[in-house]
Amino acid sequence: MKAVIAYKADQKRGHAWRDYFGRSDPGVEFRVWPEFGDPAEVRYLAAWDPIDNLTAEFPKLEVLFSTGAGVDQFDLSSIPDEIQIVRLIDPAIVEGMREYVSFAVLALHRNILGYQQSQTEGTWKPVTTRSAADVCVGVMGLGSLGQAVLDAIEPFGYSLRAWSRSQHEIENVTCFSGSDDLQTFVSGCDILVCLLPLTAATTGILNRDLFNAMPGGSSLVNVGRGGHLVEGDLLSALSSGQLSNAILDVTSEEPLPTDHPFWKNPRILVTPHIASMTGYDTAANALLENIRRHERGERMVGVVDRSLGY
Ligand code: NDP
Ligand code: OXD
Repeated sequence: MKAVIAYKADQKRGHAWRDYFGRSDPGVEFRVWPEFGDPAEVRYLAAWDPIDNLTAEFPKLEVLFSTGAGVDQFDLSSIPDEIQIVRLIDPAIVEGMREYVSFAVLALHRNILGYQQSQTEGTWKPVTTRSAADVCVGVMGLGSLGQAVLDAIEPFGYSLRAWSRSQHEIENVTCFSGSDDLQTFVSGCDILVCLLPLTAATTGILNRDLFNAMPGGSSLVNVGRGGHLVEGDLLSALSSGQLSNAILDVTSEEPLPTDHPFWKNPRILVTPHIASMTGYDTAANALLENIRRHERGERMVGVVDRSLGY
């Protein structure tokens, strides 16, 4: 049976991926929405947003690929078990995240948000810099992205911690796992980076209890999903001084509404979900390699465990 993949996400990227597939493997037919042809021929679907009536629309669907690293946009329980769900592990996403989190950690360590505020006031207010060795950066989530950002910031000499569901061992990183260890983990973090997937277990995890367990004056970087953060709790923690700053690439509502209090808060830097972006050839190649694996009867990279939600 021929391998037909339908694509429904960013059109420009779709056309580039179609060209890539055409050049690399004419045996796989890549169709870009709305020109899906006969939907009964479609065995693979790459999408960002959920698609209504998935199985009625594509009766022969075998694999649903997310065009991003996350799959929280899909209601996993509504997708029949026989359809595999696969997230995207793309070198461009990893690279972008390494850059963004390095920037965010350095900006927080070197008080850049404070200097930005001083600039708006026209005041010259140097603050003593702590040595990187005295600053502990903690990363929540030790997946393809969490591990890559730890690697990227290690050369600066920060003390490093990480927290995940299962226990990991990583050289030069103190690893914690499970909900019992969460408070102990955050109690040592001067800068906390959230790189978790959004699941039932992680929704609202960045909340008042967690902030209160962190050292006074510590900072937050959220590059996971807006649903990880209880926004009101962050605003309270910033106004009490329990947290000093936050860099947020994701918010509960995107685009962030123009009247949202985050925009005008000098202790917050908001970016519009750009920490990393799905690439062109790199991502198309990752997708094609997975289709080839599936065609050979091998396990694909990034298959989602529905019981865990990621
Ligand atoms: P992975 O699936 O590779 O890794 C997930 C990590 O989170 C694993 O280490 C896992 O633990 C840990 N984890 C999951 N659930 C829990 C839990 N309940 N308690 C503790 N740890 C948990 O994901 P990626 O690294 O590829 O991506 C992470 C997320 O980053 C994506 O889901 C997406 O939301 C976000 N993202 C944001 C982007 C942006 O531009 N802002 C771009 C790309 C991704 P274990 O190791 O034990 O399995
Ligand atoms: C992703 C994202 O999940 O862009 O890839 O957030």
